[in-house]
Amino acid sequence: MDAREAVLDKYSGRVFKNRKDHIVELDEAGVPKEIASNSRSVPGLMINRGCCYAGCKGVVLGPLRDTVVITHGPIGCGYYTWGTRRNKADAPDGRNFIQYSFSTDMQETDIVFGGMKKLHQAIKEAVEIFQPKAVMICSTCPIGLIGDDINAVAATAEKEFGITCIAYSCEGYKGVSQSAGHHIANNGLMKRVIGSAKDEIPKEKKTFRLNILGEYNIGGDGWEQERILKKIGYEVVAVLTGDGSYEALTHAHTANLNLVQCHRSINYIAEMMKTKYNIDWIKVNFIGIDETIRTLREIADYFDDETIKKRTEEVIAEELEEIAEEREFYRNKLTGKTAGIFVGGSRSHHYQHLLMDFGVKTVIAGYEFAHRDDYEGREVIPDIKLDADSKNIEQITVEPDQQLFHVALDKARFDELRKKNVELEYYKGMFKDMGDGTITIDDFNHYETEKVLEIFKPDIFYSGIKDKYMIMKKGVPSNQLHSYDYSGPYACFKGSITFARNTYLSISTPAWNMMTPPWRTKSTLEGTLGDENY
Ligand code: CFM
Ligand code: HCA
Repeated sequence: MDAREAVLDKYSGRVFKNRKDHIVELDEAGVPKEIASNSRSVPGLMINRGCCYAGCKGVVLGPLRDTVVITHGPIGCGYYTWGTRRNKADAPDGRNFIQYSFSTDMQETDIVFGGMKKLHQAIKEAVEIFQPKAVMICSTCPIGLIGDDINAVAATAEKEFGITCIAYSCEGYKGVSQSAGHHIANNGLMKRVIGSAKDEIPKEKKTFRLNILGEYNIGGDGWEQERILKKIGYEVVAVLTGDGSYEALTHAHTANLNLVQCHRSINYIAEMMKTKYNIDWIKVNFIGIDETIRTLREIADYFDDETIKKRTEEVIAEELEEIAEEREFYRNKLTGKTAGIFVGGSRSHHYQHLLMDFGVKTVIAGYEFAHRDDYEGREVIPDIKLDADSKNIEQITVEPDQQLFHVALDKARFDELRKKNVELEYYKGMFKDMGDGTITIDDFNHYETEKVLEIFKPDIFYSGIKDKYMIMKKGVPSNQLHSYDYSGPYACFKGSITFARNTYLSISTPAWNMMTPPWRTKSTLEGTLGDENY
């Protein structure tokens, strides 16, 4: 029985039929296989996925610091998305609302009689107290069920208070995971926010203006990327959306290039900005030392400017120099270890590179809610059949904006960059970087996690809060790759050392030598019973 068959072995016929297509064992390193994904989970299985609301409010909109994002629903949903993701923000102008949790706190009577008045009142209070740049409303499950018209409330509030007010129908049940929420949030930002300042596209040739898309500043990752990019000489126009601002997003159309860090959560905006403003996007990865170097060189290559290219090499050399000693230390300690990674929709790929920098091989990987293109590469997009759940999510189309259209990159240059494997308007997916015999599981569950731990016995397993302690109770070190536990940043050069240190500490803690309780190996009861000594 191979590893895949062993994971599926105990399932009933019906569950087996569903799960078998979500588990893939690669026969040949780097050769993708088709995997079932972005479909409904099997009821009863202990999965790690979140909901549509979590993807819209928690992931994409929540990190905007100058915007009040109101959760329209019972308090639990707002509470769940309050700070646990560790997306950091710091506003020089004091307009940083991310430490607050704004909610209409719907009660039973509101569910019976409707919550629109309460929502209007909440917007009024938020505007009066905080004077945000914009207000966004995110619906939770009961709101969709009782039919509150959040768009009407937003439109009224917008007129009454003279502030942008955008409603998102991202009820938790819409779609099969967070992924639906990303899409809904992307649509709303594209329709109402991005480019709305309508400022002219800078004419000078020598501007190196970037947006970073799909970077949420978890543990300060985005700040580390900005530090490096600015040191080289780039201007970061907007970050979507880590430590991001509504204000910056309105100018995002003036950037020359979009860097896409998390493909899954933001590829819709990257594509729409290409159509509407002709801004190219490239898939980047600031997680991992070699990957950061590759990314920086590719951005420089895109702009093809000698000063930027020279500065890129100088910054790479400086940063490498600073981490050289620790890099060597942790590489010696970690080489030969193996890892498993199960996270949402991007990091399971990105972190394989960072682990490789320190000689750690990833033998098991998986995503909670990625789509086939995140596994197999964007070339499979035309083959993906949309099911009823996906069709339920609004697909918007945008038209080229003649006034704000950027000058196109020369076609020959585009082809040249693609030939050099620069992922321009492309993402290759995770499989192409995975070894033979590795297992990939889509929408993994706790049972399958236990099985792969038994089969592969990895030295460390990276996942989230829902399974961290279950994994540790099986005797396997487990670090969180969503929140980074209490640590970070993990991005770029210095971040890689912080990650390596945490990995080393987790693997080498003496606690793992005490996994076998003493009573298993020797008697702990001593005393006399009658005349006998025991
Ligand atoms: Fe993108 Fe993310 Fe992720 Fe994601 Fe997430 Fe996250 Fe994640 Mo948690 S946007 S897909 S919906 S990289 S919150 S910052 S860690 S599951 S792998
Ligand atoms: C979410 C957010 C989450 C959850 C993390 C976890 C995050 O999906 O709603 O399960 O540990 O990164 O905070 O992905």
